Amino acid sequence: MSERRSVDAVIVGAGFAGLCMLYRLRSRGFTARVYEAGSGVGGTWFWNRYPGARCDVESLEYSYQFSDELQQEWEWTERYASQPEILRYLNHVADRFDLRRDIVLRTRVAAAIFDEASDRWRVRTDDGTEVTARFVIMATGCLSSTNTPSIPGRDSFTGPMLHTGNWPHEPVDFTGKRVAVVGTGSSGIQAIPLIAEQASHLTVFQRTANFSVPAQNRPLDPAEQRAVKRDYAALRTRGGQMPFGFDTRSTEVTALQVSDAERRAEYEDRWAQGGLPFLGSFADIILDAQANATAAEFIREKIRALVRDPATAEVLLPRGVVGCKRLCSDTGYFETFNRPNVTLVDIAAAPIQAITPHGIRTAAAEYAVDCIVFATGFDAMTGALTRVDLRGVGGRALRDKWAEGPRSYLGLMSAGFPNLFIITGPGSPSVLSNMVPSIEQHVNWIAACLDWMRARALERIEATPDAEDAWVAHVNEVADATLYPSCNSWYLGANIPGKPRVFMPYLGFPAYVEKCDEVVARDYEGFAVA
Ligand code: NA7
Repeated sequence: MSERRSVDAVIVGAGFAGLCMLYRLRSRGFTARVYEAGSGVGGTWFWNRYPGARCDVESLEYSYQFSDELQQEWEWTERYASQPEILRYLNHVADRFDLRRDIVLRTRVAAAIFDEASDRWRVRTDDGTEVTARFVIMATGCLSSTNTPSIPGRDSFTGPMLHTGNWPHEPVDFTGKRVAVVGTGSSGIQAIPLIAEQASHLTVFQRTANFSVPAQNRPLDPAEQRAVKRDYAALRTRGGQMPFGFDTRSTEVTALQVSDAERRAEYEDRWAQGGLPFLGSFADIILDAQANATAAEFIREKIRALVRDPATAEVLLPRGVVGCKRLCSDTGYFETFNRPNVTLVDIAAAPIQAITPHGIRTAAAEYAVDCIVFATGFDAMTGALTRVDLRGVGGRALRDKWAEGPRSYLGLMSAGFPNLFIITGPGSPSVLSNMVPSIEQHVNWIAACLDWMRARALERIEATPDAEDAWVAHVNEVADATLYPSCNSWYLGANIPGKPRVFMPYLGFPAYVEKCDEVVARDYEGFAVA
């Protein structure tokens, strides 16, 4: 690790985005340093170590494509990779491409201040180190700032309190313990079946019942993997043409144009195949309330069939729009409520009032537990950006600029913050897409931009306020034509009390990529350079 006090780029975060960005910049002859708060690389996959943590996009697609050797060499063992396997993969990438020498672990970037006289960023870490950089690239991830609800009495609890998004590194043994899980989003739904197998008793506190489809995870057949590898580009291209950037087998057929029997057959087929491609069943599922209701009712029927106790099934039935909150993909989630050692508590009906020294008290009862697991999600998309003191032109803080909601051009830059790039920032497909290809698309775009600037001896690039305003309006317009704004999802910031309600991701990976390419073809239209 060089002690250089000045680099071309500081990259914040060593997850999928930071590792790939470092590789790209280095291969183009830029100097870069990565700061990573964790004690290892991996980002999301470093922190989310809870039992059952697994990706909901298939391994063969949730992986890098920047190196054909890498994608040929690496053997995935399951259809959906588990957290330990993805973390092994990312560690392998760090070693294979000799990335570690430019990564500083256990170091959080506290602040980055843009110096207008020199067009350089002054970056300060939490250990007081200062480094200057021409560019700062935020590779901080969309789901990295955890949300633990501030329930009265929380600090009085005498047992361990864990968060799925910041799980201990030592194995956690729930054997013989009475465990509470608060939250039934993707993380809770993955963890609950495994915790139930260990705990003496598991009490699940559910505020909103969620839609979930079976993952139908299985070991990957080596022949299937070989077939993909023979023509990997075909799979990547197919994924890139789909709305979410992975192969959801999306069709042009709409749900209401087919007969009831045909529709049902399609849902049955997707259910049997498993996973998020359920949403690809029909073109209008997330656009038309009536179409969506057919999918919602299908899932409710399945839940009624899976859960033996009708009263419990009733509480587990999700209302509202399928896919509006991220669809979950599970392994034995609903069946877990058939176990004698699992209790479901409906905290929509009787809210949690307090955490007591020995349990959780709702408006209806008190539940004695030894351990509380919060599966309560993240301050998504903006939390990891606004917790760094980022100050652009005129000393303006990003967190002040974004007080009413994030504003960016293409999700890549925010006006008034020259030379500051965000990988998969709000306003880009990010969490509404397969993250890894979205990350690589941003990494490639940023690296090409830096090259372009170098070739023209340009020092500074920033989004123009007009381009930003137009983009923010467009992101909203696209979202408003869908059912996404109709529920209280983290896509809208609605899971964080007080967070402004703004739809953050951009829907439509192919259209987005086309727009980014067009901007470049028009000499970085919408950006001002100097
Ligand atoms: P999510 O999807 O945000 O789920 C959080 C869950 O926690 C959800 O059921 C929430 O209920 C619940 N929650 C949040 N705050 C509270 C409070 N104060 N009281 C009770 N329950 C609460 O986070 P995940 O970690 O599961 O998943 C995040 C993403 O990671 C996921 O979509 C994948 O992309 C990977 P609510 O629905 O808000 O009523």
